Amino acid sequence: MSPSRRLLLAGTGALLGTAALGGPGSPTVHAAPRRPALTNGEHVAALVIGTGYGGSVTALRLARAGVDVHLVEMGMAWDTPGPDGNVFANTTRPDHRSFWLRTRTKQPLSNFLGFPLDKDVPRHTGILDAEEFGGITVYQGRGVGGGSLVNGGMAVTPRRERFGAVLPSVNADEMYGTYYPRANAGLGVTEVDTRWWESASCYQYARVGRKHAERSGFPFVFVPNVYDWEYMKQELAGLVPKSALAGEVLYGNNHGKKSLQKTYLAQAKATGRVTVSPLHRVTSVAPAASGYTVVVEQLDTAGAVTATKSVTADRVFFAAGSVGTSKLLTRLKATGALPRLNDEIGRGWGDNGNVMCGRANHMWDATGKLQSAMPTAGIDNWDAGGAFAEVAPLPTGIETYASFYLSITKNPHRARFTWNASAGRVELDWQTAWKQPSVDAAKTIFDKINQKEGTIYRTDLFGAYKIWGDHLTYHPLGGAVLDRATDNYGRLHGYTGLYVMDGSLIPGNTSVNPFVTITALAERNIERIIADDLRRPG
Ligand code: FAE
Repeated sequence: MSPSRRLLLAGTGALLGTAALGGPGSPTVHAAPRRPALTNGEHVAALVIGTGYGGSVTALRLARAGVDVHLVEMGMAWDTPGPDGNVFANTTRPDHRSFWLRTRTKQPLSNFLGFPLDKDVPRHTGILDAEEFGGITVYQGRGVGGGSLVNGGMAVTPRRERFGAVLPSVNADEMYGTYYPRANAGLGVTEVDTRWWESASCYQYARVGRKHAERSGFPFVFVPNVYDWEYMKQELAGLVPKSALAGEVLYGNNHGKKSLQKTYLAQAKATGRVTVSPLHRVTSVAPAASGYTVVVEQLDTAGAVTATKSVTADRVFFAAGSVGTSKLLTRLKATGALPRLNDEIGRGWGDNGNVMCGRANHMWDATGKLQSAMPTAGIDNWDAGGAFAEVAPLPTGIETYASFYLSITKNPHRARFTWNASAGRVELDWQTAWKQPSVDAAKTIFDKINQKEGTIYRTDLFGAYKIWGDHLTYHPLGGAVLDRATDNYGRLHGYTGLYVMDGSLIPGNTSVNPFVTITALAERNIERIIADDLRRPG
């Protein structure tokens, strides 16, 4: 039986039902029984690799269409409190929960006042991976919920006139008419109450950022977020346990943030058709007599492999994130498991132009000792200078007189993943010097502000006497680009029943923070895949 025929039969009941493709708020059909983890030799209809934005959308929509889905996630479930009673560690006090299989932290802000901040931690399958390639460190979330567990929640839809440069092969009318609204609703995106914001002590840093931006003539824009603003108001009023106002973000939020665990994944599990296997890492996908054979390693919390399982799947959805999917596909093509993948695999990777910097303010421009870890605003100089700068918090708990920014810039460089056979690993050819266009773009904003305010750059945040955080990205994008490595809906060229659903589809830059675009694109693609590939017999 062909893969699509089997899947069609597996899902026939609900495919014919009316609720098959409801929006995120559609009624759910079943309660959510807890299903066992993946077992060796099992056959699954749809196997999804990774539980970030792409994977969560895929799971929900397939399940609502009546398809049984198995989500395979290399990170932990993050549903059990640690010895301190909290699931997640605080940003200012990293511990074993904080980093993915490291014995020393690698914090994005490595120094403060010239002193190194990193410290030894027990090796553990922690939540934030600082994955090091030759020229760049790529930060990624690890666990059920992917990047939604660790990110700042900034939920930004790109300006429509810029969309053509982001995803040139995608119909903008459909995205802005249907899929961006669907994604925003599914993610629980809302705007901050600006009246509250104007006087909230935890956003003094952002108001200082606005004053400086506007005095230099730059547009200052509020950006939506997935944080529960009513919860934050209660945090500030001292009525509930603090999360964003306790500086929680990088290693998870114990309260307030609507991560995917609370939105798409909760709805997906509630269908009763979705099983999640945490601490399971996919290492191989290859054609089988029917469908695909998928090899999966089960990990313990020290990162050791405790079992290797081989399962079959009618369809496999790669949603392991830009780096995870690109690494898997590059290796599987090069080592002969999936030789018919085309030469676009591994190409078109970019860092969304990320670059960080801090400015030292005058003593009369205090930024506040209490800073909400959830950013609310940015400085938009994209058209004139190629930079959109998020006014970011520096939640140290003390007054720093510092303004801190993460800029997203129009950086033209694109890197490529390749297989190094002698080293047995996938490498990325990004070079640190390629950040220079990003630094130049950010300087169009901050040189001007410094000149106007009579202020200087901080030199103590990224090392000794180093202004620019140019060694990292939070926003990896590309590596299996839409309409090149795949067709225009994420179907991998060369293999029926293999799909890419995550940030690797986007060619390197979204002009703003990326997760809303990743979610909206996944919504668009899975709708077409369900309609065309699952409803028609193969
Ligand atoms: P992602 O969310 O990374 O999910 C991939 C999942 O696959 C992960 O859970 C992996 O552990 C898992 N995985 C990887 N390999 C395997 C394998 N072989 N087997 C099984 N599982 C695997 O992918 N974006 C915004 O829009 N706004 C923000 O405010 C923002 N802040 C950020 C702050 C930080 C510190 C970081 C790190 C990122 C931030 N981002 C932000 C980026 C955003 O989280 C990221 O673009 C998305 O999470 C990417 O979504 P994907 O679905 O592509």
